[in-house]
Amino acid sequence: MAYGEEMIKALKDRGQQLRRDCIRCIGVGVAGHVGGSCSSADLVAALYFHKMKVDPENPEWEGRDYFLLSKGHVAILQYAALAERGFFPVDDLPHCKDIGFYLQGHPHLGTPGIEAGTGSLGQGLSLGSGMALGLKMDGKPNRVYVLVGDGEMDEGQIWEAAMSSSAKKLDNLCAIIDNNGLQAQGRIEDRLPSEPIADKWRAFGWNVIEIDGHNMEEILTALDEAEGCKGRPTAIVAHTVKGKGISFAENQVGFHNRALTKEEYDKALEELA
Ligand SMILES: Cc1ncc(C[n+]2csc(CCOP(=O)(O)OP(=O)(O)O)c2C)c(N)n1
Repeated sequence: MAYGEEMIKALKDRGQQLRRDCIRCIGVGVAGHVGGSCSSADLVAALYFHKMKVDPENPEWEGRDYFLLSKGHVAILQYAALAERGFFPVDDLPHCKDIGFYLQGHPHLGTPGIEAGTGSLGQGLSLGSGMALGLKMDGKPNRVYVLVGDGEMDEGQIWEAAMSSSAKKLDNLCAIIDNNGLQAQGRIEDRLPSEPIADKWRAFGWNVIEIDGHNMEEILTALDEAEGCKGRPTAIVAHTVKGKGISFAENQVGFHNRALTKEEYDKALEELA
């Protein structure tokens, strides 16, 4: 399917807007997950502003699609998307992580639009798999999307969920793997090499699509293809850049969860404008 230029541009702009929101969310002098938020921003923009059926007025609407942030440490990105989509005020974002506030460092149930508590890496795909199975058993058409980190794939539970999801033929389940090549402490290749990622998911019985995770047309095409695939779940392996859009953070392990100085904060917002 071809997508209009205007639509592609609008969604790319959304991605940049989410990145700016993340920077505002983190602020100055407080640790925050800039790198993994920026690598996933275009994927999340495509889901929340194009692909997924959601109703901000009624977050628990029965007809909704489900999104699970298995790499829950980038909660600020999901909060940015939910706020921009109208689930809660954008002005609340900078209060993220205030003691007792409803936007905490990892997503938790009770925040509008959050389907599960995530952030203990490895669990989100199992949760999504169970939801997809339940929806199927009830004969419902809702879809489930799970964003998984490439470092997160070190967790054995990811592969248990991968195996059972294909055994159960969960074609309403789509895992999106943010393949930015870095985890918290270094390059995936140096810590625990995971390549060939696509072949591994294929071997577990999944339909696999590899894309440039910053190319909006490729993202939309992959999401449509995933929806059309019958009899097995789809894994979209999205090649991305950690810290995408911020020159001094791109591909820098240090920006996994580093606090920004005032100068860095200003420069990041300037570059993302
Ligand atoms: C079970 C568990 N172990 C360790 C952590 C700490 N931790 C948070 S983020 C992270 C690295 C994740 O890397 P990746 O999935 O590639 O995320 P990204 O680079 O996209 O931010 C780790 C080890 C955690 N949250 N949960």
